[in-house]
Amino acid sequence: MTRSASNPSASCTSTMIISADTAEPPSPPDSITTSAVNGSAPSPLTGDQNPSLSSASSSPPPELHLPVSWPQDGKLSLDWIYNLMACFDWSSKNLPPSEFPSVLPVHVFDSLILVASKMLHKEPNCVSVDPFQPNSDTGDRAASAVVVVGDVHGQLHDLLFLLRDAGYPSQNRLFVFNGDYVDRGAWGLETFLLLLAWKVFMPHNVYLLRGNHESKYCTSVYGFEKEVMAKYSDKGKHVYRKCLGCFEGLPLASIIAGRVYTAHGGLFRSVTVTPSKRLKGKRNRKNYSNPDTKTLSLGSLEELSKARRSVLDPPWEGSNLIPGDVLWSDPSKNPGLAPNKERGIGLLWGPDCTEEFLKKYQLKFIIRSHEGPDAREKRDGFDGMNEGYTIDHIVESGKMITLFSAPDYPQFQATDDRYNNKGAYVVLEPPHFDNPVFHCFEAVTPRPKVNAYYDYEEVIDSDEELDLASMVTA
Ligand SMILES: [Mn+2]
Repeated sequence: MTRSASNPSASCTSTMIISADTAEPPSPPDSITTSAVNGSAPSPLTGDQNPSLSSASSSPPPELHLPVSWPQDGKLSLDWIYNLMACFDWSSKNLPPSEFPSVLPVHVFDSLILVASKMLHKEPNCVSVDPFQPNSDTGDRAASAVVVVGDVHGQLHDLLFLLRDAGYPSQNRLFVFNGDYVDRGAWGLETFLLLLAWKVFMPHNVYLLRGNHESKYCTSVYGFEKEVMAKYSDKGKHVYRKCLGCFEGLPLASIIAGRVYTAHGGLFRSVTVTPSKRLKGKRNRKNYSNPDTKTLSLGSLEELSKARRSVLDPPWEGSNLIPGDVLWSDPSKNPGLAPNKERGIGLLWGPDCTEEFLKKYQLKFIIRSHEGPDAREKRDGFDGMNEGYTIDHIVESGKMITLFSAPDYPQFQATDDRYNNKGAYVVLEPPHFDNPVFHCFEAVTPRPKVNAYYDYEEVIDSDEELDLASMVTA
């Protein structure tokens, strides 16, 4: 398989890149037509792809099974997933959003989200990703590679490219997605459902962690709620509610091969209440949710495992502070822990905290996401997100990395002056999983022309200055 000119992975410059031959993806299976999933290939209707135009002339290519139906035995197959990917790709280019139920009828959505939600709710807060598990079919004990993916934000075509470029999930290739599947981009629903389908098909090979956007607050501000309403109209409320229920079940973090901690935001505070604090009584409870710097200390994996994650939004207090931190925190160049004032939620943690955490748990890396080019533009002392990743802390025990997988982000912007950032994903190779290989990629062009589902001229670019007052606290 030759790389297309639009695939710049090989030009990604990084001292941690290994030779190009290991980056070569396997050819897609014959059963999938490359043009149907290749976002850069011409779609059946080239030229004017404005889905607001009549779709009467756009009949799907004969190899697509439309509408998607749920398998009679309830078991998803690889062919089923390939068809789902091809159908979503085709409909995103050829149908107006309101015709989405003709692609994925609501009862098929119901079946998928039910199975996936049950599966996800059962997973612990911090999942253990074990690439040494013997292959259940062959008994083969060869370890698998693990691909880590950062923010996707509804950029379906870039995700489809990433999956083809990295190679689809398989017994030899595990995936950990670091959250923020929805919002801002116009295909959050397709993106999330596609990842759920992979999860259901390969539960021990695909892990979906929660991002801060998998919440009621963010999805009501940054587009996902409106997107779902536009796609499912009178069934929209039902579909949105089911999605929120599924978000609640997403695990918060992972530890890969005992070497790499991943979470959307990052590290988190200890919520152990010291006796002196308890004595202060109710009058000081405010300090709990808005603590001064002196009372903050780094949380343990044991505390993370005990946190109650099935809360959609703040109030982040008591043990709920941990999910808030894991999903919203950012690294700092200054030592220690501090409240994250820019975001209004979560923490800032310094290189000393990275070292403490890595050393305590004998880890080599923290891989977190959460900061795109817009957020990085405002952060003094940090590299920009032009390449899709940055190495933010280099400490004695290892490194802390930010990984962002949405190229040419955000999809909708008020000015023509775009960031033109690449997206990146990381491959961790056996046997040691401690030499991450970065693969950078550019956005698939052209993106189908669609309208945004949020007021991108009014809503601030990055998730700063969180409007806590407007959050649903029930
Ligand atoms: Mn985020």
